[in-house]
Amino acid sequence: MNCGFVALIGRPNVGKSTLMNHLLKQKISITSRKPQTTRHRILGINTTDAGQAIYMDTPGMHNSEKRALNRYLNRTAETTLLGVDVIVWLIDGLSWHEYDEVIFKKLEQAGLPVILAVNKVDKVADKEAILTFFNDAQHRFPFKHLVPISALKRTNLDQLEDLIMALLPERDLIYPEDQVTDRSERFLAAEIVREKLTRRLGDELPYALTVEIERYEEKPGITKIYAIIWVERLTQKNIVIGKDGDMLKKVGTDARMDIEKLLGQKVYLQLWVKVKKGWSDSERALQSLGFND
Ligand code: GDP
Ligand code: K
Ligand code: MG
Repeated sequence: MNCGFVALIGRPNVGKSTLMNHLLKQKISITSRKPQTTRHRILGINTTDAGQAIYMDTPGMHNSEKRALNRYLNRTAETTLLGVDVIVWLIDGLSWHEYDEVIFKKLEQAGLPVILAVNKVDKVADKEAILTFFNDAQHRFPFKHLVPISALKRTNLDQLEDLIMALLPERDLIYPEDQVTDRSERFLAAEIVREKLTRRLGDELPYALTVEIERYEEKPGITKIYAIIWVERLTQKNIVIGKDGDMLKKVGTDARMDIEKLLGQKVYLQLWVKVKKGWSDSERALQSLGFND
């Protein structure tokens, strides 16, 4: 069997998490229109007749190293390249960006097989332009394969999966066949709450917002989850709660329904909003909230 680790890399918002979910045919990693939605490295495991691909979704690489949270995100993205077997570099347009030069350097250093996947081709009208772009890409780096895909519309994903599997080394399966991720249901529940906040709040979303599961109780027929939403300022707390608690209620309902789908059973979800000053700027505060992997 072929089996190994596959890093999904690329700038924020190119569609890495969407691609992982659709390759797994199951939602593991949260997605939204906002950059920096993905904060944690998360494994998505796909076992087929051809073998086992272990995808690592990563926070996108960021130019700004100003804040502790950004430094953490960059470290996570870069250490992902250590110990993987194949790299899938996702881009979402037919042009290069300033920071891509850094990625080319890292790919050269890594010395691993790299697939360049151009995502969101559902938005590209001129298909000829894709070929022209691939020709240019091939001159810049010896990519193993160049694939146009749409993660959202699931275009060419089977082909991409076949190419990835074929590049993985022959070895015994690392994870049991039925395991889909390395993260606990508790972790995924916190992520789902953060996704719903991200989607509902849009531009109003406080940058430094995080979700902590305080209690997680598995009872017969129901799972009870008590979560704290941490923000930095009182004004942010008011935004998250909304007028008459409206926003928090909607987020709670959205999240509960998704968590019920994930767990396959009834969920009671209680959300609290609390203020912790300056947490994203302090390494220690980050660690106390579980950003330590
Ligand atoms: P990430 O930051 O790289 O993980 O990107 P996400 O997976 O969170 O996706 C960012 C945004 O791009 C979301 O709004 C997705 O719905 C959207 N998106 C992802 N893949 C596609 C695609 O193939 N086509 C289009 N049109 N949008 C996509
Ligand atoms: K995103
Ligand atoms: Mg993501």
